[in-house]
Amino acid sequence: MLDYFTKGLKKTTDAMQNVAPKKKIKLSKDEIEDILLEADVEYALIEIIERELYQDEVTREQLRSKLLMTLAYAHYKEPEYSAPFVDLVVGVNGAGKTTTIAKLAKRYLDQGDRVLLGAADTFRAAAIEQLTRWAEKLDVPIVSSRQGHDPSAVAYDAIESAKAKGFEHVIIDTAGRLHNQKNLANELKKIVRICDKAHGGAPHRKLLILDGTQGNSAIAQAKAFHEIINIDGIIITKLDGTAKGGSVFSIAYALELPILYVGVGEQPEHLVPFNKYAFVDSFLDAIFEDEEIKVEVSEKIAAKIVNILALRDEERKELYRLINSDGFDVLSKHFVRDQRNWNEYKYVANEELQQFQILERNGDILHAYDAALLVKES
Ligand SMILES: Nc1nc2c(ncn2[C@@H]2O[C@H](COP(=O)(O)OP(=O)(O)O)[C@@H](O)[C@H]2O)c(=O)[nH]1
Ligand SMILES: [Mg+2]
Repeated sequence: MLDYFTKGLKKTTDAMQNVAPKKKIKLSKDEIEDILLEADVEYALIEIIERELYQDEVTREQLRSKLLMTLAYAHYKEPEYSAPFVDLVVGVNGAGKTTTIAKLAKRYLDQGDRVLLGAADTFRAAAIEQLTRWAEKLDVPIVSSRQGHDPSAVAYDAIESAKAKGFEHVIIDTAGRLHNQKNLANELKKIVRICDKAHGGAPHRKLLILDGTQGNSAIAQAKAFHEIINIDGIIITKLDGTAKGGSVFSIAYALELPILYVGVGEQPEHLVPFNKYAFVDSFLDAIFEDEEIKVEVSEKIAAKIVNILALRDEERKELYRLINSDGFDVLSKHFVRDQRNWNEYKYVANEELQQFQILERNGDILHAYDAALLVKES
C-alpha cells in the first residue's frame, strides 16, 4: 500500500525535492511554505498550517500532525444497509469515473462479491461502450440502454436486476456533462430519488471522482456537486500523472469530506484505499531526513508503572496527569508541544491488542505503542 502511494506521488515528491534537494531533520517555515506550494497545497491552507506551527525550525513530527489535521475528515462510516450496496459515481467528463468504476468492481470481485454495473451515462454513446468493454473484461453483468435514454431508468433496472440475482454490489455510472448545468443537477437528483425507490436507502454511497491533475481548481467543481447531491466520499484519480498531489490536503480540508481512494494508474489494480498516515508519510519521507523514532519512557513513569494495561485507578490517573503535563513529550516524540492540541486526543489502554493508543476524536488511532515498551524492566 505504502509503496503505491510513494510511487503514485513520485511526480509530486520530485517537484518538492526540486525546491528542497537536501533532506533535513528540521525545516524552516519558509522552506515548508515553498515545498507545500510546489506540491499545490492551497496557499490559504498553508497559512493555516504555518499559524499552527509555533517553532521556527519544524521537525517531521510537528509538520506531520498539522498535515494529518487537514485530513481530519478522512473518516468514513458505512451506513446500515441491506444488499445490494449501491455506489453512485459522479464527476465531470474525463475525471476518471468509468475507469474508477472498473477498479472498484475489481476490488469487490477480489473480495468475493458479485457486482453489477449500471451504465447511466446515457449522454454519450462512447460512455456506454466504454463501460460495456470493462464489464466484458471483468466478466460482470451490465445494465445499459441506448444513448439518450433516461439514466434514472437504467439505474432503476440495474438495482432491480442485482436484487433479483442476489448480488452484493451495484455501481452506477453517470454523465459528467449535459446541455447545461441545471439539467445535470436535476438529472443527478432524479437518479438519487429513483435509486431510493428501487431499493430503500440507495444509493448508499455517492462518490465524487476528481481529476488529480486539476489540483486545487477541482475544489470549486467538487463543491458544486456536493451542493447538488450531498457527496459521501471523494476519489482522486491520476495522482501518478501530476505534481499536484498536495491538492489532496486542500480538497479534503475545503470540502470536509473523506478521501476514500486515490487512483495511481490506469489498470484495475491502481485504486488505493486512502490511508492518511501512509499518504502524509510519503510527503514527509521526501523532505525529512530519517530519524530513528524511539519511544523513551521517563524514569518517572517507568518507576511508577509496571504495566500500563494493568493499572490501578490512581496509577492510571497519574499516567494521564503526566501525559498532560511534562510526560507528554516523554511518551511520544510524535507530538508538538502544543497544549491546545493535546486536548484534541484521547488516550486509551487497549487490552486486546496490548497497546497504549492515542486516538483522535473520531476514534482513529494516531499512534499506538506496544505495551511492552511501556513496561518497566526490572
Ligand atoms: N494515469 C492515470 N490515468 C487515469 C486514472 N484514472 C483514469 N485515468 C484515465 O483518464 C481518462 C478518462 O477516464 P474515464 O474513466 O473515461 O473518465 P470519465 O469521463 O469520468 O468516465 C482515461 O484515459 C483513463 O484511462 C489514473 O488514476 N491514472
Ligand atoms: Mg465515463
